[in-house]
Amino acid sequence: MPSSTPDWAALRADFPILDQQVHGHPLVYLDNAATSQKPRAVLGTLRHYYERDNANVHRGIHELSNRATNAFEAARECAAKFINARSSEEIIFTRGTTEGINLVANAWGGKFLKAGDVILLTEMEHHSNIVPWQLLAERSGAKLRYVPITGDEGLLDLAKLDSLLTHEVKLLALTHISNTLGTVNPVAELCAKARTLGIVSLVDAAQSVGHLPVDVQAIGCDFLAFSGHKICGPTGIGVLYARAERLADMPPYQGGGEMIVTVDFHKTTYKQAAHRFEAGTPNISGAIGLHAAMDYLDAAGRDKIFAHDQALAQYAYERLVEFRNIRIFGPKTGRAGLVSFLLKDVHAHDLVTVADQYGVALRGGHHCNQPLMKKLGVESTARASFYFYNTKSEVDRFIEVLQEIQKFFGA
Ligand code: 7TS
Repeated sequence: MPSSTPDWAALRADFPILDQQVHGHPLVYLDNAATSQKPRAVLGTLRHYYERDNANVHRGIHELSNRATNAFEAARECAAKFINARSSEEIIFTRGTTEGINLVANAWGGKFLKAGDVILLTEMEHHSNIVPWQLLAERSGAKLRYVPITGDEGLLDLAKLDSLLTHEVKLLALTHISNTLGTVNPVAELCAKARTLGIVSLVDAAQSVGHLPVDVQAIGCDFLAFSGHKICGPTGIGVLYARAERLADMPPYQGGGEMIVTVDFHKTTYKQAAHRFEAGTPNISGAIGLHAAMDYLDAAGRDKIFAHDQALAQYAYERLVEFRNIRIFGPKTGRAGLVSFLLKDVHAHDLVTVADQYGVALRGGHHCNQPLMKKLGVESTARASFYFYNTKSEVDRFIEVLQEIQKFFGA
């Protein structure tokens, strides 16, 4: 990992999309928690793949198919190193975080969870770490339970944890970083606790893996899911890490080509993991593009990226606190690179719509966190989310635009 501070301005220049005007103003893209932008390294890799190497994987014996297969499997190796998995056989390519969690709910949960078992989630989960478990609960008779949050500061109320971790709990599934609150959860500590109680653990790393170093062995989780598009990679590709012991007795998720050894009219034998979980032609270009994205991030250094994003979010927080009639969600210190807020008497959608007229891209809504919104007693929030290509002057511009908006609405 590089030790010197990256040249952030040079990295920003790698993102052609950022250099444009929106509604007559320079684009200030602060919606990185929804999706990140893509550097030339990723765009060029995709172009090269389709111009030179495109073929289907694992089936051709011709040169292009060999090249595509080698590049696809090299991406799997890279993903394993990116999160420090013990082996690339623990890496399953998916469409994204959502599919990864659905895969675990169906293949692992469908086999191992029974009526009366409890799935322990937290109140800050994204819908993609709630709905698959509700679907499973309906089928299996398992129940959901939630670790509460402390209120607007949005920390997990860990004082309640021990009383929630009863012997019925079979799975702990939680987010590493909250996409609304910016809370960084102590996942290693919680997964260690789960493990001592024989509870399987899943970490939703959608908001973390591209922003800070993530080590599945240090975290000690059984499963970890993330999306390529949030970490400078293409859409439609993601990774599910699954500990080898878990994979060994998980049945297939989907059936089709690629995942079989032999098929007879009435009986099929399946490949070993990870291929057993990748039915059909995979997102080959997506995996290859994701490889370029992971290399790009690690050349910059995710520890440096985290420090940069945190500094921007902390600066934004300190500027926001100065507003009158503002409610800010998430921790006062130590937050990840985003901040959610509400201005009194201004609907988040109106705020975001007017900000867009100034070229500032924010997100307003429930952020796929409806249960969390209910807990906070709001319908929606406005959110600014940062990445390493954002600058302090962009935060200043965002604050300036917000001041205009507050004036405009007389709030
Ligand atoms: N988990 C978390 C914590 C997320 O923030 C998101 C997406 C997902 C899961 C789902 O990822 P996907 O790639 O499978 O869709 N979060 C957001 C967001 O905050 N705004 O848009 C998408």
